[in-house]
Amino acid sequence: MKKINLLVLGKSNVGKSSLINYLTNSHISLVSNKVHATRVSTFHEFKLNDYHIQIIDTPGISISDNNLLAQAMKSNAIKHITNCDLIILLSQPQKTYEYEQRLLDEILLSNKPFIVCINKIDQDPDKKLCQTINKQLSIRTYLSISIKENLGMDVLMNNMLSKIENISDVSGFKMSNKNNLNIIQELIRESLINRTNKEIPYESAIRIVTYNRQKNIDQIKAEIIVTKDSHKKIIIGKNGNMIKMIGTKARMNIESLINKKINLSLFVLVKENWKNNPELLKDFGYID
Ligand SMILES: Nc1nc2c(ncn2[C@@H]2O[C@H](COP(=O)(O)OP(=O)(O)OP(=O)(O)O)[C@@H](O)[C@H]2O)c(=O)[nH]1
Ligand SMILES: [Mg+2]
Repeated sequence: MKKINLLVLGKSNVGKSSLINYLTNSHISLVSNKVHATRVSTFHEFKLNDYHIQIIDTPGISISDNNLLAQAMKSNAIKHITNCDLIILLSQPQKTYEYEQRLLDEILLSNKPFIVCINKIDQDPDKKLCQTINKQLSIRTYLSISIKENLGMDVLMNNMLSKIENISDVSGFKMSNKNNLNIIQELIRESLINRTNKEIPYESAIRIVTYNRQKNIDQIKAEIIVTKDSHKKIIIGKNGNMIKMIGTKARMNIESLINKKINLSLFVLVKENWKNNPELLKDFGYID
């Protein structure tokens, strides 16, 4: 069976992880209404006709942030262009597409087949914002979809299939052996950022400290790292209620991913300026 690497690129919050969950028909990628949800690239698999597709979810790239974390997230996404066989450049109805053009330039340089896809068309019923795409982007065609409303998804699938059928030389790139740990780390982050507000989602990181596989129930110990004592207090909550809620939701999502019971122990640590600390970024898996 032909194995194809499909890369999903795009700005934060356009729906890349939602697309991965749609295509794999599961909840394995972190989805949130907050920007910069996904932090590390994760690999997922699904079948499309006779093809085995390995799909790569990437962190949405920040335009304004300039710390080491933002740079790491950008290179984490861009580096996969050379490893993949097909690229979906995902966007949404918006006034300008300068950022997408910059990504498109990188894609065109690689000579890889690609599909430009505008998601969330349910938010642009009069197509006012989509009208400018052809003028602003150096492309002839693009697809319009809404993952949420299930619009245009068949056309996207057919388009993917016809591009895949024309791929003669597949990259053969294999997923990292840390992939499952990265997915687990992201699922804990999802539970955290969907229950916290303001700066906590952007100021926090997750580190899996230990993962002990046992016969009936795996033991996972993870740290939530924040920059301030006040954030630590919010995350722990009154009588530890908040951290219990975060842990319970994360545990349920991890158990359904690995199909096995787990014990999840969460600890909160304060580390100022972790976003600019290369050792810590490496420890969290954000840089190689
Ligand atoms: N209205 C609308 N919202 C959508 C659609 N698809 C996804 N969303 C929402 O958009 C938000 C962002 O989705 P994600 O899948 O987390 O976006 P992402 O591109 O992975 O974001 P990052 O991980 O930050 O790069 C979530 O609240 C989704 O529910 C859609 O078709 N229409
Ligand atoms: Mg994401």
